[in-house]
Amino acid sequence: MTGADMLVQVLADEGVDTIFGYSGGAILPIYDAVFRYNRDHDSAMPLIVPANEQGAGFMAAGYARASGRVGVALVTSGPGATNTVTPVRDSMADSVPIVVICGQVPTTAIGTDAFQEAPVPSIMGAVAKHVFLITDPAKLEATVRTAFEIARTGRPGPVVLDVPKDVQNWQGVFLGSGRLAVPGYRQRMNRLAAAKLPEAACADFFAALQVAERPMIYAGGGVINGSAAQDLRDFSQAFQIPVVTTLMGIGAVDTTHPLSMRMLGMHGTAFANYAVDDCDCLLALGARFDDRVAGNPAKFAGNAKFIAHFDIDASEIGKVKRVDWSHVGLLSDALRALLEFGKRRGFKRDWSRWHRHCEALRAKYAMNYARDSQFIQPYYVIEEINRLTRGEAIITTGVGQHQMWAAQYFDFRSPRLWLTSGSMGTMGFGLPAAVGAQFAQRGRLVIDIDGDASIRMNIGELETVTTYDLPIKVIVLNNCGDGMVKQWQKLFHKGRLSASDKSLHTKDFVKAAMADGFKHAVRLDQKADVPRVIEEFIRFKGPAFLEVMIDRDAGVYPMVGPGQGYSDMITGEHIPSRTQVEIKAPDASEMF
Ligand SMILES: Cc1ncc(C[n+]2csc(CCOP(=O)(O)OP(=O)(O)O)c2C)c(N)n1
Ligand SMILES: [Mg+2]
Repeated sequence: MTGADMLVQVLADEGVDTIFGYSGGAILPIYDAVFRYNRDHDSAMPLIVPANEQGAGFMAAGYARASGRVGVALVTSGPGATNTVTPVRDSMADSVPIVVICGQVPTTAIGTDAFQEAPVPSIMGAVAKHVFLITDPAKLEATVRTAFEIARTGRPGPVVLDVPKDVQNWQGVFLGSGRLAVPGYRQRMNRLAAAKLPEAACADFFAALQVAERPMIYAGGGVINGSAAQDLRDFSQAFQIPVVTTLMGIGAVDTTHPLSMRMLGMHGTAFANYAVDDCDCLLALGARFDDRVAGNPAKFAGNAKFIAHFDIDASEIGKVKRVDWSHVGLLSDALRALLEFGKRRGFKRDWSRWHRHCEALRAKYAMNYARDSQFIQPYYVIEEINRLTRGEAIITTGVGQHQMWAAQYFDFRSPRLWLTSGSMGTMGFGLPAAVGAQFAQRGRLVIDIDGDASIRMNIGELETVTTYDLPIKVIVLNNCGDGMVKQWQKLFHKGRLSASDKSLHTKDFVKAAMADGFKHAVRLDQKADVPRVIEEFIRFKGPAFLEVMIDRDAGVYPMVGPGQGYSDMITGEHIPSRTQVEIKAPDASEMF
């Protein structure tokens, strides 16, 4: 077999059922091998072509986020490869398993500034979980298998394969099995899989819980990535411990469940943030005290006398905040061990006072906005969509205010429905991620909640939606500019809207969608039409596009400014606040 055929056979053996990619000279042998594989295998591995390789990377990531399986992108050397740097870094930062396969110039040409050569190992080495430059064709097969293993095991992440063209054209014998040795990595993985929670650690954990009056679970993306959402639900319900989630942890628990206090952090709900301020025992699960949650680590959960931290990655323990108890291992094993221990010991604690407190916080500091405004408020639009989709749709987003409104106002009954660029905050994520998600979950309703600026970044992918006739619903909350940037400029730069206003731009999004083949492309600009237009949009059978002209001045509240504690949270005009807060410009050192 040729190297290219071997690579494609390993993809098939790994269960790959969709590839996202764009062709070019240095990847031609693999594209040809995919073509022949599909010709001979009933199109088992369709190749989905984006407008730009960044789109392919985010499609692979959207596929992975929606399914938990490894997403695959296949691109050419040089510009093809460098166009995927952003999704690779994005996937690293959010722990998403993808494999990006790049063509490379022939081994003899590497380092000569050959046509379409880029130093992929050094560029990607800085942003990926791992990079392989395959120079020995005899190791190609084992390397591809190992790439999948590294992407999906431990803390998941992106792995890049740089495959020179002569390695693709090489001929050899396909072995059908075998991986690279990677002894250090595999030892670590084996240790993680074997890491049982000792009885003594369980005893210490429950001793701390026993004396707690106000325990709170703080659940992050690791709960979802580690497929531990059900175990978290069982654990929280067995002991009746309320849960807040990070942006990445949304859906780990059913957001409509009485124990869910929804999202915490910079734009978390006021009731979540106050509850975290009030808790005396914090259980951090697959969360990493990121600056959007613990902007001021010393003040974060400042009343907690006991903090426990569970993570798959030992380097996260104590990185930001000192904790009293920690466990590095598989979260679902640990939660099941604790549940079993607690039940065996008959652990019972009456936290009804704390539950009533949380209930009262939820009622008093509920999300709210100017419901009687004459303008279309973005929150209203999301509430209306949510009424129809009931927490069952896959929601993808761009980055900005619309992303935070979606996080705050949508319900999510299950994990892997909320797909957003959390750590990197990459504008342009929403549309390609929706495409990838729709390929992973063919029967699900997929909605991209996008911003007028974010969607511009990968607007070429509108055409990809119609080319593959994906019934994706694309909605642009148009506030004529970079709303989130404006919000910070209003708060911290005396309202000087440097380069963030697009109200004089003449782009017609509806015409753009129509030009790309959308049969349903509508602009909504009258408040009275919101329920009807949204229902028509959501119920439309094929690809649908909706631009909503929202209140340009709508803000994201609550907001905890960078570097600040939750007691400094600004709640805006429509949510009460527990404290009189003065808006302070953060120090230059905190200004990000
Ligand atoms: C690729 C990229 N460039 C710049 C930014 C900085 N940024 C964050 S939000 C934002 C504005 C986003 O505007 P839009 O998509 O319209 O969303 P809105 O805040 O208006 O809802 C910008 C420029 C970013 N997050 N990503
Ligand atoms: Mg905008």
